Amino acid sequence: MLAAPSSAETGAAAWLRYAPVGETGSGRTLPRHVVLLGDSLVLRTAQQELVRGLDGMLGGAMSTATNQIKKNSIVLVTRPDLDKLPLSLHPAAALGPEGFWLTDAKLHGHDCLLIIGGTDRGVLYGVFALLRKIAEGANVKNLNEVQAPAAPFRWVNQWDNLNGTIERGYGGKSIFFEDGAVRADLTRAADYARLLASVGINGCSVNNVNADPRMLQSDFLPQLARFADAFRPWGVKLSISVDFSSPKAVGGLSTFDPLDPKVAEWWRRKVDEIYRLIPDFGGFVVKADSEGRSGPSSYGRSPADAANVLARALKPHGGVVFYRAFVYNHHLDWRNPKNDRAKAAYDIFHPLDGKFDDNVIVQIKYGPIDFQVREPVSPLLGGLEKTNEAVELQITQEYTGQQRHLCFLAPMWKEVLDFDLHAGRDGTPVKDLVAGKTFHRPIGGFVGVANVGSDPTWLGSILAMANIYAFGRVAWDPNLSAGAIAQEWTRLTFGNDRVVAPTIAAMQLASWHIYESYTGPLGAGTLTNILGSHYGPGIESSERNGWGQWHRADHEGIGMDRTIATGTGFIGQYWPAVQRLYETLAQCPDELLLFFHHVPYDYVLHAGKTVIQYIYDSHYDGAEEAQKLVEDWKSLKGRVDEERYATVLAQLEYQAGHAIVWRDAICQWFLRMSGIADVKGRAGHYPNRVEAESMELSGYVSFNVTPWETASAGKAIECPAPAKSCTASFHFDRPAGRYALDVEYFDQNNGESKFRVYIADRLIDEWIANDHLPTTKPDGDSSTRRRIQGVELRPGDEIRIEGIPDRDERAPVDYVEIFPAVR
Ligand code: GCV
Repeated sequence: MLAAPSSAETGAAAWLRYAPVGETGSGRTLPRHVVLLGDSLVLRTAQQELVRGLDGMLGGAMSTATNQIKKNSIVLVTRPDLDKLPLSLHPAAALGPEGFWLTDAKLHGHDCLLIIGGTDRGVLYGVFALLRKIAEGANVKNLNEVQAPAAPFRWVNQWDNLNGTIERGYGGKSIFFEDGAVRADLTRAADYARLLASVGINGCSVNNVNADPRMLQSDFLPQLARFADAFRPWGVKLSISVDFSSPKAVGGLSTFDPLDPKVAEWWRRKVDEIYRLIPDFGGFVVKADSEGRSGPSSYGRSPADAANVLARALKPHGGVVFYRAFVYNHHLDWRNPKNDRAKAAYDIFHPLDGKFDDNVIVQIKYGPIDFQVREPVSPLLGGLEKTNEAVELQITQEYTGQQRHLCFLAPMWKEVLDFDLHAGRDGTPVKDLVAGKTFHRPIGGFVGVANVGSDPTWLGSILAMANIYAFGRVAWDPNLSAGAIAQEWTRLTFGNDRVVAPTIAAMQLASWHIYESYTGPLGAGTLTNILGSHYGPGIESSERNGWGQWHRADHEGIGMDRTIATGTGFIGQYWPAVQRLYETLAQCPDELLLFFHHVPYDYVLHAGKTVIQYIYDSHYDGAEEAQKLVEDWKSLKGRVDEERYATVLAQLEYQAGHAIVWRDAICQWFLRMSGIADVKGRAGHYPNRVEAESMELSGYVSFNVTPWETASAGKAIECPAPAKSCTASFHFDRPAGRYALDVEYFDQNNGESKFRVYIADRLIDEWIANDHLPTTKPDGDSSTRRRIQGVELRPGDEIRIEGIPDRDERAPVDYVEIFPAVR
């Protein structure tokens, strides 16, 4: 029997839907009376949330009380308040300030379920944990569960600009800023804080790390206080990114030298001013001396000098500085084979170990380059023994498909967090290093770059929300498995249907590897257009420039030699046990081979095939697996509400088409570069394809696409101004039957062309190219597939495409592909 799908949903509720579940699975009848012992803003939020959740999921009249227990109840209480009761209850493990304990006890003769928090925030997290169990249909009988977060800092960073745009944001406009000011309506900011709190996130920095100095202007600060008001009920601390040149840029000083007493005094006064308005302000995030941002190097000072001047201003108020280790020279000389951007963070920060104040946390991207689909763990994470650190993960999918491609990142994050850096001894995984356990640091934690926006789905994709969920969950408990997290998220988001939950969880779990296999396998980096969108393929954009994301592919081979013996020496930044893993070809795992070694295309991998054949195979396999995601999703029709079903299906269909664009771009490019054929004969051969430039053109003209590999055979057609409409046609020359027809066209963001497809003068499909892909050109970002299913064709039929251009989008078409059967 099919489970009744819930009514149409937009995705806005994310995993906090509180859809009816019934009490059958929970193993008990839960009290409908919620008692709060003690009082605080966060405790009241916790009580309201519990009522809201139980009401939605279990129904029944809910009642609440404060400080009195008259019947069986769910009791919310902090540990200090519990200790005032005539009870002798002791949790099995320490709660710490943010931990909680779910347990049953008799209070004043009544059977009660207690949610005990170390502080009020612990109570709130306990409430969400109980609600999560109920939503998942878990047994909540005889509870006795203690949980505490792995690390004290679990923050998200937003990269929102004051004008309302979001750097690397793919979910619409900012929910925080518009037109240079804080938005009048912060309802969504408050809703966001609720989502964050539900997975234990306790801080949010609201503005871009490429920070606008105006953030610190005295007339702007009262606006910031409104964010804190929206976050406070949820125990989420407000923090902001600051421009390091602010003392000069907005403070009127002639310098921002961190060792100048006037500068230190300016920061001190500015921080005091902030805390007068926002007493629970969290602190600052700093990006300095990076990608054109000002920094201490202007005065010959170090990142420690810079971080400490801020830290000393924040210290009396309990604030912290997250100083980002993403500092590198983006004008590196690419001709010098010893230059290596990957070395920058360690080279700069390792010598400063021990020089940072104790309220500074060095925030380190998980890999040494920049959020690529596969990177080794940053050696700096194991290279700071006397400094607090946090790992920076990227929730927003900048290099991993920008939420248009499904790419669930928990499996990658788990690999990073579980990786043993052998920092002085065995058993020093990243999760312990950042939690301060390895070197006994007082603070540290996890930072996720989230970049939610005004889109109803927050990230622009319903399925991508699993990444925010997963970030919160791994930051709370890095020992959770990616599979468990995927299951949890799916059940909360789509319900407990016996087919839906495992199907979606399996899709999520497969998706990172799928994305990797059609974009950048073997550790070469995401072979994307690194100079622009970071989205579609753009293989040569990495090379011959100072950005240092080189893969060094040429006619002979591919990969960066980062060995100690012959390369850049990057491997030498790791502890010896890790050096041994990467230094030799014999040991180096295939998945990171090209990150560490330059090899010829015919080098044979541990997997038993040559590098070039692996490149071909993985791209063909990956594109097929992307298509399989579509089929998997289709198997859920009728089990998921229609609205979310249709939205997700359209995204997955798009992804499957774009995976082919990736596949073909990379295979064509490497075929030409290596001169080595695909042993399976696929690369460069498309038997079902009719190139647009070879069709009969009326008005349309052929042109060369750049980069060439992003169009089939490097060419496409466009309808040049002033033409109002153009056509391209050809005759079908295969046996009569039912076919699927793919039209590959380019959907730029500077026009909305119309397309019509006719078979023997009969209109069979029409559409408008009105997506908002990140390009104004026909290229690998805009190349899009329109699939027309079930087309009856007879030999000799004319297939005609009519393109009607709009503004600068000249209805470009790449090819038509016809398949003998519906795929
Ligand atoms: C906010 C990458 C991104 C930039 C980002 C930077 C950073 O380079 O492309 O948009 O800037 O990382 O993390 O600071």
